[in-house]
Amino acid sequence: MRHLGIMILLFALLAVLPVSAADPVAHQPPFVVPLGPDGVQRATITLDSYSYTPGHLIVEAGKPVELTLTSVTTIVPHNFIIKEVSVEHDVRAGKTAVVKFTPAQTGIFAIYCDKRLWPLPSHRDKGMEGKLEVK
Ligand SMILES: [Cu+2]
Repeated sequence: MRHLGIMILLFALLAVLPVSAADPVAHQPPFVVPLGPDGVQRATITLDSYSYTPGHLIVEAGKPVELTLTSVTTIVPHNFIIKEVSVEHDVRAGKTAVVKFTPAQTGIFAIYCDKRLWPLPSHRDKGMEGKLEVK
């Protein structure tokens, strides 16, 4: 009987742990953000629960980037954070926001949503993350 109790406890623990085994970003093809005739790199990103599409952006360093963030949710608010380029923007349900930045450094930086409904895992933990690749 003691073993049964431990088994139940283990299953309960597994059920509440955030699922981190699958990396949703790894399965997304990289998206090369097109450079406009005005020298601005523009793309539109769809925010849903819990994803960014496209989730892997490739941009050139030293040129301005303008991202239009479109939420397709009806209730859940999200945000869009890239710490390395000082971007942190809320996108309310069903709304659109525009973020602008010029990446100075090359590298691969995380894009994520840190919203959470306590005590649930954060949206990032639920897979709402992507990456910005600056070349
Ligand atoms: Cu979110």
